[in-house]
Amino acid sequence: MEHVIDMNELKNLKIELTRFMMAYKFAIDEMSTKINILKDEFNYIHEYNPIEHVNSRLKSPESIFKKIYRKGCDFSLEAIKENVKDIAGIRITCSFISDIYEISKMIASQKDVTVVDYKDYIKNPKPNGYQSLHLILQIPIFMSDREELTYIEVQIRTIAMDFWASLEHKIYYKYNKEVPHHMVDELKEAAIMASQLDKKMERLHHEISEIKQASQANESHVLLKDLQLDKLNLDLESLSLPIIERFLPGKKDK
Ligand code: 0O2
Repeated sequence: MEHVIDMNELKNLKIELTRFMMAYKFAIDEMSTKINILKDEFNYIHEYNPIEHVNSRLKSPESIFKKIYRKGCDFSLEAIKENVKDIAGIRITCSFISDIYEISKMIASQKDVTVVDYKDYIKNPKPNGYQSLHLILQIPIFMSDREELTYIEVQIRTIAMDFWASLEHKIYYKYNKEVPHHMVDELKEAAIMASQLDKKMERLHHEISEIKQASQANESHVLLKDLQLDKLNLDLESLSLPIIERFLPGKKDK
């Protein structure tokens, strides 16, 4: 029997699919705003920029269907939603490993964010050497007639991890997933080197921060010394300046 396409049914399906994908686009917009706010605030507090760049992508329908097929799920929108939690994806590239955990904590502690899954491929790299921190989050998206709890995957990694993953991805697809043995070994070696580089950069970063803090403390000490408050023989009790009490603890009692 010839299958007749009901144009109304087709139109409704198109609307439903568009709205389904729109929720993921809005999830990316919402998450990008959250990340930008954290980036600016972090920059203000720590006086450096922890986020090198942020990329986002919506998974292609082809890639969604491949995953559904691989997982053996049915093709309903509900099944897609529950089984493909990375339709919306954001990748944050950081300067240092400690920034990755700090940013992930800041994201996870937000009231409207639920962490559904947390995969730490930094502490436990994949056998091929892949490293990254993956968070599957659920965030509310407010549509005109409903609130849609939407999944979004956030991958957080360093520049070195990102460099490695981009090249590995290219090689993987170039060889159609049949990567020659020597390349697999070299990639593993490169992943170890990338991890060593990250650790060395982190140590240097700490050292520089400590030097900076020490010189700032020294500067304020010099400033106080220059004031020579002792020699001025001031009556600190009557002045009762809280700022002096803070800098000369115990002075008030003598
Ligand atoms: P794309 O192009 O990013 O969409 P699950 O989602 O839990 O059912 P999955 O997909 O194995 O299972 O989850 P996992 O391990 O958290 O990986 C998800 C994503 O991480 C991948 O998405 C890649 O982006 C990235 N990734 C994971 N392993 C590797 C790896 O070995 N090399 C590289 N370069 N990237 C990796 P997609 O859907 O595969 O691709």
